[in-house]
Amino acid sequence: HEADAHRTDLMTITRHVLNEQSRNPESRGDFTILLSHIVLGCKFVASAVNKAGLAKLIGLAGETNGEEQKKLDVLSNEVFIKALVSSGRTCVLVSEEDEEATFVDPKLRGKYCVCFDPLDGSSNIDCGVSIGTIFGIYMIKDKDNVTLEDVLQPGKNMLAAGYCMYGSSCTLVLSSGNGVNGFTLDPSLGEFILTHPDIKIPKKGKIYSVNEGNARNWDVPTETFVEKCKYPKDGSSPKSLRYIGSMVADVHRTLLYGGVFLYPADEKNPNGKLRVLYEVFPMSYLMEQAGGQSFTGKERALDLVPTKIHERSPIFLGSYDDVEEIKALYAEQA
Ligand code: AHM
Ligand code: MG
Repeated sequence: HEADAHRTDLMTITRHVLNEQSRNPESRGDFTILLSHIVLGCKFVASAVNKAGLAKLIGLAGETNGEEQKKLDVLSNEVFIKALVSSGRTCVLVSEEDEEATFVDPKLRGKYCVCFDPLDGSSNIDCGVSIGTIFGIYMIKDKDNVTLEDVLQPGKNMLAAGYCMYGSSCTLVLSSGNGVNGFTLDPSLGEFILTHPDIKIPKKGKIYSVNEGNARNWDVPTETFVEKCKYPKDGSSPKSLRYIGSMVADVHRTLLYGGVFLYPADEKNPNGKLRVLYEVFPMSYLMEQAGGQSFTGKERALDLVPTKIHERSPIFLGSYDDVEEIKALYAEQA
């Protein structure tokens, strides 16, 4: 009977968000509309990514009168910007693809700010490895006086965050401050259906995920931690190493199976590689909402106050106990 109910009583992402926001009737409609525009962008990218390999091979979309085919990341960015602006619910947009923030025309302005990476891990497209979209949502302070300060806020002020992974299936993971839920795109319906309700990350994990090729430039705490993963001194088994090189996929696995994902500082890149507003913050928000932690090497990641929209930060996130260990190593060094 229960299985039957699942098949006929479809919990779509829209229905889920409407339910969740019912405690907050004032913004219920607006947030749902905003999200449905983000979802539209994700569906577009999912479809474009699925066709990408084939298009290259047989020149599917190449029928554009000699005009060179737009790169998938550029195309995805355009789709997201247009969808977000036309939602009528946004005022400032920050995209990894655009050097400057987009200020929405006052006539179309709404109260949300969205920071996003439309297609992260794009070096993985040509070999068919999972890639993703990452987004974080803030609320503006004063609709008549919109400034960059509205997005240069600590991550803990975010209202919602999520990512969509374009992999063997298309999965959207979302939190609006009340736990984390995962939805899978049913291509025959064109709808995201709740498949991973109330995701909690295991308290401790058996996997670490890092680009170990950078090891010779790491700081001491990072080096010590990774050494402990491989040669634990407390009699426990070594951790496994998994690294896809696509943040959404690496973080998704970390969220479901536990463990840590790290992109530390190194001698050449004192702030690491990943961007605060649309990589570090949304993923940190999801980790905390799922019971894990996120740390920059100095502080709780969500306490960081960015001063530039494309600022970078080192990041250590994942299972509570594993991040606790990393925090202890940094405290020892200080
Ligand atoms: P991108 O924005 O240029 O795609 O780079 C971001 C990606 C992340 O998805 C991933 O975690 C990281 O870069 C991998 O970097 P590296 O190849 O240095 O390990
Ligand atoms: Mg990126």
